[in-house]
Amino acid sequence: MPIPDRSTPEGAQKSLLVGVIGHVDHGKTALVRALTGIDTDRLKEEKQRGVSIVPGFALLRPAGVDGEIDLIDLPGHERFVRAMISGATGMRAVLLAVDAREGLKPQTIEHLEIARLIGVRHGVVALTKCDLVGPEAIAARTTEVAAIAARAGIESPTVVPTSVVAGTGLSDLTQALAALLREAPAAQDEGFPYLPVDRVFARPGFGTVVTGTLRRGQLKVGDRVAVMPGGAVATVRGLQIHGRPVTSAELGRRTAVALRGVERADLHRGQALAAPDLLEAGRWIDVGLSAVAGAEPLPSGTRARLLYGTAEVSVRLRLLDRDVLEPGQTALAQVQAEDDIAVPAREPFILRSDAPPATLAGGRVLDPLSRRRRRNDARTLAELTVLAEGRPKAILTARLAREGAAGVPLIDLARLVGIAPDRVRRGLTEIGARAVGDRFLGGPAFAALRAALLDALGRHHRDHPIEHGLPLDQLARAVRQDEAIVGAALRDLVATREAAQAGPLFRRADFDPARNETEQVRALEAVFRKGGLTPPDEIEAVGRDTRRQSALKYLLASGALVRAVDRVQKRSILFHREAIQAGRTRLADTFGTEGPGFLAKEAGAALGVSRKFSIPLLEHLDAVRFTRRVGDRRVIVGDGAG
Ligand SMILES: Nc1nc2c(ncn2[C@@H]2O[C@H](COP(=O)(O)OP(=O)(O)OP(=O)(O)O)[C@@H](O)[C@H]2O)c(=O)[nH]1
Ligand SMILES: [Mg+2]
Repeated sequence: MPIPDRSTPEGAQKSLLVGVIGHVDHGKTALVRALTGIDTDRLKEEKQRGVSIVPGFALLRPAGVDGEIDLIDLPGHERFVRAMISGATGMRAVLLAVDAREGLKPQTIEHLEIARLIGVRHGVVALTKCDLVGPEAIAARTTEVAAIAARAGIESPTVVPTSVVAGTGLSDLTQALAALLREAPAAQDEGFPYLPVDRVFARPGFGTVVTGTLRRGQLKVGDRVAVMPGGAVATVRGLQIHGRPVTSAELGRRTAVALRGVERADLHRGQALAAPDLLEAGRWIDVGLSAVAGAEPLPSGTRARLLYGTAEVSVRLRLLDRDVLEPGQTALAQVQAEDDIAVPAREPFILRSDAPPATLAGGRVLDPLSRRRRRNDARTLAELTVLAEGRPKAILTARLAREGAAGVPLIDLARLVGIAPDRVRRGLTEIGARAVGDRFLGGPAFAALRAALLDALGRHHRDHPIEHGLPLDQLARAVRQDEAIVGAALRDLVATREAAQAGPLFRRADFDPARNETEQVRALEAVFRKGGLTPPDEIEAVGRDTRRQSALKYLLASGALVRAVDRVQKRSILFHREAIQAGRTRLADTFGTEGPGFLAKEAGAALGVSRKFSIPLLEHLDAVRFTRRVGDRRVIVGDGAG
């Protein structure tokens, strides 16, 4: 599916975000320090207790590779799994630390499981503290950890024995990480920035600064961004990557963003920066969900915490195709949030329970702006299956089919597939969707609407053979669609010469009203032609005779007769088109276009008719801009030939 472009732009460095995971005290922070020289335990409390509490960030530039690795040192203590997840949702590979003496422990398994649920497939394993064990233990642990990492979906994991005390294995580990960087597939760029905020602070001279991992797209100085949920709009005033000022930040980078136009108080951890309009807050999301292997069965209705980006919110799970999700299994589901969620499509998330604290499940967001759906409903499940397969064109086609002739606004389609609108527009053209204003209709829906309009016109022509067709509003009512969409379909029918338009009326191109002129029509027209500037009254000429009434309708629609109105007397006169033309010529000949103009009664005298006829005629001539009123006189401003 070619909608998203490759990420790494020409000249930009390759980068990879690697989460450093593993059980508490297994040496993650010591390893990051030995690899990069950076101490990621910066908090006083972390130093005092010797335990990492929040994610820490360090930059690794392996020699011989043109690129950089962002290491996220994650806390391993079971009390800080939530903090670990908030740092982990953006990682694309893992560095798993396992203490060579202790081997596999609960958070070794849980962290690997979280990585699996987030969709991480690449990683390396460091056996740590190898100075404290012998070679047999190292060999046994190596087999054990390679097997568990592979079972969690890490493709051919390299295991490197290390010791930061002895300084062994560190360059091998750097090389293994460099290989990950080299081989990492370029991440897909959806064309709009998305940065979950993990810290907010004020920096003198920079104003308000937020930090986070740029999870999608690109940010440039000067960009407008929305802060969601909340909706404040701000401008990017400056950017830094690991302390280096830059003019643009690429996907996957740890980024500090200085913002203008937003108050410190309006920003908090858990919000995200995104292109304006691309995120919308909602309460229902559709998800593809996998239960943690080895956890308890998960019943529909379970209350849990949803963790995505750097946010956390209370939700209720609604399984759509079963009542209970067994460990390790995958299902289509919804979560209903107690607070607003603003998350892009395909974003990974984790579900956790608070009591007892445990990771329950995780997966990907399908429709981020859904509504309550029916359970065990074949259509719903088919729709979500298409979303879960993740091919944008198939998703767009299915959603357009669901909405039929009502169409879908472009921005809603962009939100559904999580791709910027300009790219989605291209994809829509490729699948044959039709643009109608800001909406798109699926090709089949548009074709069906065209056919329905031709049908409606056909029926009308059959029942009213001497009428000239139907106006837009009546056609819209006939096919029960909004006028903007029907108007577009009608323009299309006119462009392809299947329909024709005369004034406000549309007809089928193969229908010629003139062919259906009846004796009745010709007789009535003759009466008015003969009547000239003093035609008979409508009542007298047409009366209640329905055949004559429809003949009159026809003559008015074709323009042969004109209804001229005397607004003061609230009376109208029907003139034949030729009589009006004769009147114009007479007035032009008598009064010319120069000079002071004429009074109504002078016009009446020139035309030889009474006020009953001259007033409505003059008002009609005003309306068609042949004459213009100047006080109680009129001047000729139009063309006598008109
Ligand atoms: N002997 C020896 N001790 C080590 C080695 N690496 C780490 N340690 C010790 O192990 C303890 C824990 O190390 P950390 O790096 O803080 O462990 P951690 O995995 O970051 O722990 P959390 O972040 O709290 O999960 C510290 O006392 C380190 O000095 C090593 O290679 N050899
Ligand atoms: Mg640590």
